[in-house]
Amino acid sequence: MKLYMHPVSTGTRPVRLFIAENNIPCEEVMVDLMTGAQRQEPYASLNPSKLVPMLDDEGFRLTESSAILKYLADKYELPSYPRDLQQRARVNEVMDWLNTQFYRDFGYNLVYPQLFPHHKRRSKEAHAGCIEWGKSGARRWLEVLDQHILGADKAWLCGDTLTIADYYGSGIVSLGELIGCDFSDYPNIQRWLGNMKRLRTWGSVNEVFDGFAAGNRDKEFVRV
Ligand SMILES: N[C@@H](CCC(=O)N[C@@H](CS)C(=O)NCC(=O)O)C(=O)O
Repeated sequence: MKLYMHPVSTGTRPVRLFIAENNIPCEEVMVDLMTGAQRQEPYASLNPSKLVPMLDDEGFRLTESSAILKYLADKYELPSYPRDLQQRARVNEVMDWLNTQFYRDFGYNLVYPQLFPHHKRRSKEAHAGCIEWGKSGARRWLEVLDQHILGADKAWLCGDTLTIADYYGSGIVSLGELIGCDFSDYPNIQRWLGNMKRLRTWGSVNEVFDGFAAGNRDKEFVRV
């Protein structure tokens, strides 16, 4: 099995963490997003979306980090993707919520436009408007995550056990660290992210990402 990946990518980090935590045998193939390798051969033909991550399990190619996590958890029969109908539905619900409501505003409207030239809007006014829109949307969803999905007692997003929703969500939420978000207004999110960061392999999996975040430390960003 091979994982085509980049260590800073938001979609890649949860998959790498899941593989590392569960000791899943998997070869990593680096697709260097910094040099545009995702748009060049041989990767471009393997994945027409030209994005990472992509899993290749003996010729079965699978994209979408959420789908990859579900596939791996099922393949290795791991409890982090429960078999119980309602527990599984809850995990799916939280993952879909993270991928649509939360990621759209937080990632695509707030964080990415401030970091990556190809996410910049065409005029100054449109760019500032996008970031303001992203900030207000992100604050709305962070409040839902903090107060309702997590609440005061929960260690994990779907209850008292770690699920693939936690892996998935931790990649998207920690993305805020690239623009200096510390989530101090959201104590339940801070507690949950702290639990994720105490996983055995978090530090090694996120080493390159942490270096990127440290390099941005003195820059000015609009934050939540
Ligand atoms: N929905 C996809 C998103 C994949 C994605 O956007 N990957 C980014 C890195 S996080 C990428 O490959 N970007 C390269 C590019 O935009 O050219 C997933 O969750 O796997």
